[in-house]
Amino acid sequence: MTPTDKIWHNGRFIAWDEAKIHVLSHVVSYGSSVFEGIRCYETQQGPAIFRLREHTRRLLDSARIYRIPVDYSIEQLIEAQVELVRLNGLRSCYVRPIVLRGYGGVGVLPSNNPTEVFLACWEWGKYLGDEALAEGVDVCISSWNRIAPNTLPALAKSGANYMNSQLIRMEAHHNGYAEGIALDSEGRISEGSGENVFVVRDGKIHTPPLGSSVLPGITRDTVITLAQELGLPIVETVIPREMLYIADEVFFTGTAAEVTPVRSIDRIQVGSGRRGPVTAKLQKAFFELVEGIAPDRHGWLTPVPAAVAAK
Ligand code: PPE
Repeated sequence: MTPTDKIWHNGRFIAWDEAKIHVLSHVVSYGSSVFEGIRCYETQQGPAIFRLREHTRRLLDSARIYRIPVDYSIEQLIEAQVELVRLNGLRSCYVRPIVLRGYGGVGVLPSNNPTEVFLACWEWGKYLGDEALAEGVDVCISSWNRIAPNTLPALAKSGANYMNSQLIRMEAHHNGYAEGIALDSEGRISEGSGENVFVVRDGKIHTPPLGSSVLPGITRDTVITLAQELGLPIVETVIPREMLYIADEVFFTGTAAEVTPVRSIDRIQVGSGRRGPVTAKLQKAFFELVEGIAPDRHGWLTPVPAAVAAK
């Protein structure tokens, strides 16, 4: 990762190297953080942040679920993120807002632990490898389940949830797979360690509902909307594991992963073993949208004013 000039901290911009916390901050022992991941794309009209409002809203939702007080409004955080990208002079980047419980009292019950808000950004390339978008990735079903309902809330994007994601991702990696798909506590398909999952069979697209312990992905919502606009049948429904083995197409969605085809699951080839026609259609529509080639019908692109010094 290449450092950028500035990181926003509690209302002001500080140098990259100054963005530090005390080791006894509540978050370090107890995982008490919520965060986001947002992409800024280089479009023909200049850099634009994709679905900034929805991501910022989910950040505040996550904080609310965990009773973490945040002193900044959605408008203030949106403005600060635009300014962050502008100041750092990046054409395209990944924005990472983090809200955490800081240094103060000790013990699980947060007491005198001030909320710290950081906004950082950096250049981030393709998540599952350069060839992944065209060729697809090889994945496995994880031996780890996704977090069960009423344990760690799946609708919150909390740092703690990513301990579960780490187990899924590391196991997949050590066994030679690009990613793992976790089942929920009922044994139904949930999601990847950092992506939502879509399954296509006989032209119909399926994705697990929010009750299957999934993160309410912004890219998931984008793809559902695009499918509806393209007239492709799409349903949110509980999906059994074996549906993956007989699918015509499977793909992942996520801010980092974008729309990535899956070409095999547990070494069983998916469909023809390469990107299928439905995935290709949605991928094309997705990239045309985020890159500002298609009209921004939903107001999903927030333009970043001209950079101070383009890098
Ligand atoms: N599920 C999980 C568990 C998840 O982490 C992500 C995003 C998604 C679904 C897709 O959500 P959305 O980005 O809103 O479409 N994972 C982030 C990467 C995590 C990482 O740091 O690595 C992301 O894609 O930014």
